[in-house]
Amino acid sequence: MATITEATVIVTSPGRNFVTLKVTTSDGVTGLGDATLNGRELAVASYLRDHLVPLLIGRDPARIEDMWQYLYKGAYWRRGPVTMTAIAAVDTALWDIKGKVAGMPVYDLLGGRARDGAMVYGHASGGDVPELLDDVARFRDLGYRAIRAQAAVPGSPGSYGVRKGVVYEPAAASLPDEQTWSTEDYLDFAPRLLTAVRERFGFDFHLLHDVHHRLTPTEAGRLGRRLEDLRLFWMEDPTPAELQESFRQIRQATTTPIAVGEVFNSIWDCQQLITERLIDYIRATVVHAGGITHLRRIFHLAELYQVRTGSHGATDLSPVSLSANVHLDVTVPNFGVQEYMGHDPLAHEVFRPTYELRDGALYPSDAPGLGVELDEEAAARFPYDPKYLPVNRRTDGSVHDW
Ligand code: EZ4
Ligand code: CO
Repeated sequence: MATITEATVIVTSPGRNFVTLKVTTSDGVTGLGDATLNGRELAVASYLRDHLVPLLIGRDPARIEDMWQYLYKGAYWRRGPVTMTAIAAVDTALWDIKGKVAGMPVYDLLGGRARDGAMVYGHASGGDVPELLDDVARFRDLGYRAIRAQAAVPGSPGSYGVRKGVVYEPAAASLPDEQTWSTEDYLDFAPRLLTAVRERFGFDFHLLHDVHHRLTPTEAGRLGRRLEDLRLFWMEDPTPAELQESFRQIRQATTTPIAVGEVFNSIWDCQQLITERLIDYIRATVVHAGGITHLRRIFHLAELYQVRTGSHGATDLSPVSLSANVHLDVTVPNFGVQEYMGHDPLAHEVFRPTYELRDGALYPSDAPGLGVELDEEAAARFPYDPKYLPVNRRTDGSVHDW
């Protein structure tokens, strides 16, 4: 039996911060797992270094499910983003190792591909509507079949989702950027923005929009109803999701499809949403929802209730994490879409993924394991760079959901 002989935590910032776990076995096989939690990176790095790595040494890397149960139940303190991201990193690294040992890509370990590639959606954005329309045109020319549209709400500087550099990057500055929010302005603007997209480009592609947790269920229901004729693929995160039953009200108000889950870290965050069919798409990911082992369980539960998948795939999910998600995406019957924001080219000086973007879909390679390598010398050239996600304030100065 091979055993785990070493596990190291690599913190690097090629354009943005990433935390990666590298597990090595007595046979010299290595596996990678993403452990990045945007704005709280070092908490996960410490959880791994100080609390999980000592538990891994000497254990059998082949027993993935047992390891998951051991780390989850063994912590006593269950769930939560820090714990579940750390468990995810171990789980992902063990799947990578199992694939390399078997000489198989991870999708084959998971039962094989149900489709060749995973359709992705790209992020069009603009400082105003004309700029956004130009960006949608660009994504269409690039072959994307699904496009998310966001633009700056007039009068609200720093609006969510507006790209300034090569990729959209909300984490910034040594202290959180404070942005302003007006629900009234947003509810006035969002239908105009999305109507302009359909008027210019028609209906031959999937159109998505992210509300980013900012409305009450009543407001979200009203927005969804106003958008129905635009036939959105989904309205994302219409309201904060701690209160799962709040989605029942949105559901009753509108037939606009609902997607949620990028901040979820376990099946218990979405159990009611799925089993009561209060959503259409579950957006949990490998990195924040306990790894391939746990996300697969969520996806299988969703399948029973005709809820499809639409995993988070922002810049803060590393190429390791994105690859793991795409391997799972291509195997599940209820796949919907995969978010793909891409990465700053600097990230690819450290991470060498083998997935390929073609015709608006990501195709995993047939390399054994996850097919991603990490160049540790390059990683060492990019030291940790503390950053925070923004904070949102209403026009009266009080804190709102960001
Ligand atoms: O704000 O990943 O759909 N994507 C998103 C992202 C999230 C960031 C937070 O780290 O909502 O832009
Ligand atoms: Co989102």
